[in-house]
Amino acid sequence: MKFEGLDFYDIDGLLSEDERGVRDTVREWSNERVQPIIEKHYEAGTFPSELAPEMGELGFLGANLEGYGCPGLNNVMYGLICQELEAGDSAMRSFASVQGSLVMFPIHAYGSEAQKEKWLPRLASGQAIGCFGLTEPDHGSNPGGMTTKAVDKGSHYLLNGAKMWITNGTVADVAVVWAKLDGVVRGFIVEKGMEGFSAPEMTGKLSLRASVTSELVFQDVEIPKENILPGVTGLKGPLSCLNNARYGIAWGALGAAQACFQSARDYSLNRIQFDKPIASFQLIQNKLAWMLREITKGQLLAWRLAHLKDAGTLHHEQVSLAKMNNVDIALQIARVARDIHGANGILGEYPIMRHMANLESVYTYEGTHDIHNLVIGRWITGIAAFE
Ligand code: TGC
Ligand code: FAD
Repeated sequence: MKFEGLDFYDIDGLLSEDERGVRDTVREWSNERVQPIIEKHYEAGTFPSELAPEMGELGFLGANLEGYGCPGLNNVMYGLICQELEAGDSAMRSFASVQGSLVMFPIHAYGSEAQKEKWLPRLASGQAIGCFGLTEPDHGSNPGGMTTKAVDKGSHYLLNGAKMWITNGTVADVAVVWAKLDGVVRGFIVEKGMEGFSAPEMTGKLSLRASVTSELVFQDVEIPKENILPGVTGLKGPLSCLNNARYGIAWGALGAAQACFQSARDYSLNRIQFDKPIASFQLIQNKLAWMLREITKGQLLAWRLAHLKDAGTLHHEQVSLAKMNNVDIALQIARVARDIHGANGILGEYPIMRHMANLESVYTYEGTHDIHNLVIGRWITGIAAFE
């Protein structure tokens, strides 16, 4: 399916010419390079790794970061990149989110000059791949409880523990890993090939099948002293990275939602039942109108969020609201689109089931739907209801 997008409220009119240009570039690239192959990769459970350098060359990686070979785009552009990538498949947006917001951002914001020079140009170009290790088998929503631990041995740190559900882990050249040093969360740059470090791929996923997901295992890994991120201590380090990635997801989910809407609209106009296109039935039109309404509201949320982020006034609860809302409506839209496609909706020939299954992961990662509810609940009441 060639993705066209939906623009009921003339969101285009809110975009600058440059922003529209970035959106059009990603859309064209995704329609040409991702759409024709993604279903095959989804079925095989493989990531189209040949596309990583292309994404780098076109400026999709670390798009909103400046210097060190990064594109230095504004946050509307970064959001639009996420939207267009996820219209292809959540795996493509996931790849860009992890690389840009979860690996390049912490090195850019908290790394030493040497760390930035060593890693950012390679990551921006897609020549190197990164992953972000926060979640552990027993600590998902509550990363503060992590047990992965670093001990200062004088000449180096000794890292022990395990991470789970790590996007890109097996294929990564570098991992930004969060571990406790003297009880305080710190970020460490762990490099592929370090003795005692392995990243086995997790198999059996029925969602995000075109994305690589892995465990990270650390057994007495000697981390050079210069590989600690010097610029941040405590849980706010990883959580600040998540803000950036959650922001991208708020836009990305709209891409998946629009792709499902487009497929449902086209299908309903062509599918004849009772001698008429099913699009002529009021119940089908009600469903299409509801999809359009929710997408339009989500687009306005995302656009406003971008401007708050560019102005530097954004607070993380606003990101939680947009991530939670836009993923929620995208998942519901995918389910309604599947209904409109009838039995055909379960086939890989249409993008619906793939988006729907992917969005189940997106609903859970980067803070589950309910964790974001609780974040907003805490903002409203001043009372944390996590425990
Ligand atoms: P809490 O006491 O709230 O906060 C600890 C410190 O962090 C600060 N903070 C934040 N800073 C920046 N951004 C945020 N979003 C922040 N949220 C909190 C906070 O001000 C405090 O700072 P300070 O200076 O006082 O120390 O911490 P808590 O332990 O009570 O946890 C709160 C909670 C539950 C909201 C947090 O742990 C959370 O967000 N949990 C969800 C975990 C999560 O989202 N994991 C995602 C893993 S990565 C991933 O899923 C990648 S998928 C990628 C892909 O493929 O696309
Ligand atoms: P749990 O925390 O066990 O939650 C289970 C259920 O309990 C959820 O419904 C949750 O909302 C609910 N719950 C938990 N706590 C509370 C509470 N206090 N109050 C009410 N309800 C609560 N992590 C990384 O670090 N890096 C990655 O690259 C990464 N990529 C991922 C890729 C995929 C495909 C997936 C599926 C996950 C990925 N994750 C990654 C992990 C992801 O961030 C976690 O799955 C997520 O944070 C939730 O943790 P959990 O799965 O352990 O669920």
